[in-house]
Amino acid sequence: MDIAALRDAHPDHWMKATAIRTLTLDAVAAANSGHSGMPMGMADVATVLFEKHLNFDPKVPNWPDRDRFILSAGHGSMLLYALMYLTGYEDITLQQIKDFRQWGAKTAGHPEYGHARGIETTTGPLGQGIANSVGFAIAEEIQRAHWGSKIVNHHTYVIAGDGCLMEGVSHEAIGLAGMQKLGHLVVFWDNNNITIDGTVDMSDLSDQPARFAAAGWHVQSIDGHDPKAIDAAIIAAKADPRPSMIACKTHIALGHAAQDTSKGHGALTNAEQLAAAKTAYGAPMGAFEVADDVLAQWQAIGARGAETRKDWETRFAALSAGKQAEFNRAYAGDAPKKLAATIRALKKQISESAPSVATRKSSEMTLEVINPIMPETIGGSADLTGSNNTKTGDMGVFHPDDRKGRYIYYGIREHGMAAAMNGMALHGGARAYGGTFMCFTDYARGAMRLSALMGVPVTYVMTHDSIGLGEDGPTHQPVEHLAMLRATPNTHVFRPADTIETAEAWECALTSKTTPSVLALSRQNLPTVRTTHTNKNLTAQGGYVLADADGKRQAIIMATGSEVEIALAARDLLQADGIGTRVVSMPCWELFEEQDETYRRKVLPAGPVRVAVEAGIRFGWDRWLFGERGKREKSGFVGMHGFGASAPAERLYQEFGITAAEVAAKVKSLIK
Ligand SMILES: Cc1ncc(C[n+]2csc(CCOP(=O)(O)OP(=O)(O)O)c2C)c(N)n1
Ligand SMILES: [Mg+2]
Repeated sequence: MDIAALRDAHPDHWMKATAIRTLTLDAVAAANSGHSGMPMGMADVATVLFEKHLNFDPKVPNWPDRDRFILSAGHGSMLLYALMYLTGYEDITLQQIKDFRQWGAKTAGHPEYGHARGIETTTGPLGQGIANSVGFAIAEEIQRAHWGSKIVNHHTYVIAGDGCLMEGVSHEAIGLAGMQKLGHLVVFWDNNNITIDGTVDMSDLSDQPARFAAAGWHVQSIDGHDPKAIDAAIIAAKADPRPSMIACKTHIALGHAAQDTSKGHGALTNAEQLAAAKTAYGAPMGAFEVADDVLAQWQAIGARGAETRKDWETRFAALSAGKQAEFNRAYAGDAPKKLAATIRALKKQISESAPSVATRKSSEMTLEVINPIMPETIGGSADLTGSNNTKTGDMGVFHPDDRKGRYIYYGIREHGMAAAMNGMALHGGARAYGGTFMCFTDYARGAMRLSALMGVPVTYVMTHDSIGLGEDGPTHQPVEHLAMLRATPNTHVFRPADTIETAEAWECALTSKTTPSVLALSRQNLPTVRTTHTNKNLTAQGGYVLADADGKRQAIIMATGSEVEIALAARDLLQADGIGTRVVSMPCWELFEEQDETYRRKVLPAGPVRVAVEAGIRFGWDRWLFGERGKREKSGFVGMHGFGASAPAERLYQEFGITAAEVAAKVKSLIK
């Protein structure tokens, strides 16, 4: 690579891009870890994007109509941090760059949402960013249709590497974006033919431009080090009504001894090679130094967007007070005031009519009253709409011909759906929920973990939540999934027993600001177990006494979801034999854990034997089978010990011994 020729062809541009490269080299060298090559390869693309196209204002990083910049190739985090420092984001100071990857720094190894204002999403697990971006772009389309283009009109720009495009989730994202004609989405592919193990062709021969084109994208291929070509490609991308992919031919670790090799992917810390690269760039300065005139040019780029942002604020101020309040409410993630009364009214009606319905149907009944009062909801399903009961009458279907539609047919793309929902939530102004079968949380898991890590309150509507789904058999019957989800930090796992608890769980989910929710819902009908109306949301306490012991309390049966009915029947059997039995419904362990110990002890007092019943594996239940502070209570578990089987649900419950008689027998054996 003739670095001198590149430098001489566009000297101003070159020095700006060089600042990204040298800061990257210095920060990685200081940390003695990190990824130098990607920021060095993509510095030219990023410079042109930020200089000429990106609408952003570092002084107001969360301005709602800003363009979004998503670094899908999150290992190249120094690219983002360098850009943020150079353009003047207050959270990313030079000290932060010096503290790259250190304890307490905002400049973590990979970009972490919430660490610094201006980091739009957490990336690092390859493919997530490009899949998030589809959600960002969908949210923008819906809001543009709803609010008009004077209020919402921005682009989502993504940098994705070879790794992002090899990950399966990219296929889901590309297919969905192409079909939906997300014209405000622009993806730059860092086409450097290098990954960690070597060249890309050791593991992949995909014709990426053809792949994107086949999915309905506008595709261009350019020299990723030519600022004129980059600029022209972005202009063309913005003009095209389709989502755009710009294949940028680049050299990883440009100008360094490790250029074009997989060694260039990682931490380039050799001091002599580092100095040689700086000399080749024409910037032989000390560590973390950027020439004053170059810094000034970058700061001018950072200042460029203030005017645009102020113009937007003027347009926003022209909206009626009511509209402004509504916009701000949705962006703040606040539920409307009406929500509580709406849920209460539904609960009252249900406790009186006491229907026997599947909780997936209960969820639909709840959504029917929620969606009309929460225009920010965006629902959907991964091709199981009729089974997940996720679509309500008023929503309309999001489509290139109907941008106001709020229901998404995600297709058979669980992972892509979950990642897109993260993007919608991160975009702001949207509350996303989406459904699939509970068993396929496995497929969505990569993005579900990031919902939890980022603290974005998306709602996963996971129906067919146990062997209770019956004939579809063990491939479709989750047994370990509740345990896996409960093991995930910052995730509320709700397994409601009836329509009342389902409505309460939805209220919890829709008022959550920093925690995603999973609703584990039954396929099979369940009786209403809460027939006495309470205004109070009992599910919000996580666990509560559903039926207390008659006489001396000798046993406590804990249950969730479809097994609460079994617990109540077991209680009847035990009470008939004079054994005082309390039933505790535990729809959300995490919320129960959040209650104070006094409340937990009131619900689960020491002394009586404890039996838990759940049509899943035992893993995790010991937390509740043991007393507070780990004191062992006499206890037992009735549930699954392996995979399920294909048969009608009732037969399965019999065969696997998840019955009232088994629970009662277990209690009796413990009392003896
Ligand atoms: C899901 C996932 N798998 C593996 C990794 C580890 N990893 C980080 S970067 C990388 C190579 C990516 O290659 P590419 O996207 O081409 O990046 P480049 O080497 O060009 O910077 C791998 C395997 C990861 N971050 N995420
Ligand atoms: Mg690569």
